[in-house]
Amino acid sequence: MPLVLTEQQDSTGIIFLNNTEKRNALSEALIGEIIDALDGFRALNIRAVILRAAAGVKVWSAGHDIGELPNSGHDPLGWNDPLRHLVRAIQEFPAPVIALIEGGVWGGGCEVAMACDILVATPESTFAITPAKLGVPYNLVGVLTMMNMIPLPVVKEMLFTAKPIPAGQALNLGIINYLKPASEIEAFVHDMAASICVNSPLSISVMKEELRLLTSAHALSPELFERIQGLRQIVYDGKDYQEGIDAFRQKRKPNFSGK
Ligand code: YXS
Repeated sequence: MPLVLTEQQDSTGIIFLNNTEKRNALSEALIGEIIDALDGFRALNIRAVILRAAAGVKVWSAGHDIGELPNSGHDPLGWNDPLRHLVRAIQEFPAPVIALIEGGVWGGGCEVAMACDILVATPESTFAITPAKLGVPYNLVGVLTMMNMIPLPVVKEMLFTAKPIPAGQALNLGIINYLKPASEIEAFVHDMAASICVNSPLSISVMKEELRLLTSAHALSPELFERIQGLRQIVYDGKDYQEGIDAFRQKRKPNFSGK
């Protein structure tokens, strides 16, 4: 069964996350199919992409496939982690990617949604950033993506509580562009994509890349980088990280020791 389905409507490409049974957990295989779909759309000179799940889902994506997180002692979100490849593929895609969101968005799924250029969600959608729930040390680029999208006190609330925030709050904070009822969201997003497709694809792709370069332009001294990497290593070398993963696999609540 394909983990991703694609459709093309004129110059708009649609990517459907299609692993509802596993709540569209971002496994290496599912991510590979999304990236292949984007590569295919690039070859077709697609001018707008819609990234969505099946209509009516309760979970848009449950985030990184926890079963694929490395055991303690290894960086769970290093440069070559599939989730990192996916975020970069969306951000570097030469046309706008619109996230059509229904249901819960969890963990790395939030970063994937926030890597999209425009976000439209149903009122029932929620957004939860969950590294603390699993004892995961989020990576720098991911934290910067959130800092660019979300006011700092809210980033801290989401990271420290790991609890979902409702789409209405996300709209008020500017994290999402529009709230649309499930009965209207598909037509609305397709109309938006069509309005993008009639504009200059070259102008849009250059402006998208300018914005990516400017929002990622943060001077970081080598000393500061190494300090942060050292802090992250304390976490992924620690017992809490392994406990978080084991607890999910054993379907029990984690018992974090803070070690
Ligand atoms: O037991 P089976 O085999 O049927 O599989 C179950 C779940 O194990 C599976 N599943 C996942 N598998 C791998 N990775 C996941 N993230 C994941 N989420 C779910 O899907 C099957 C159905 O799950 P179930 O029964 O729990 O569904 P539900 O409808 O009752 O609940 C939906 C959720 C999303 C509320 C629940 O599945 C859940 O809480 N999932 C984990 C959400 C989460 O913590 N995501 C963060 C992943 S780690 C990550 O993204 C970053 C590394 S970080 O942590 O830093 O943000």
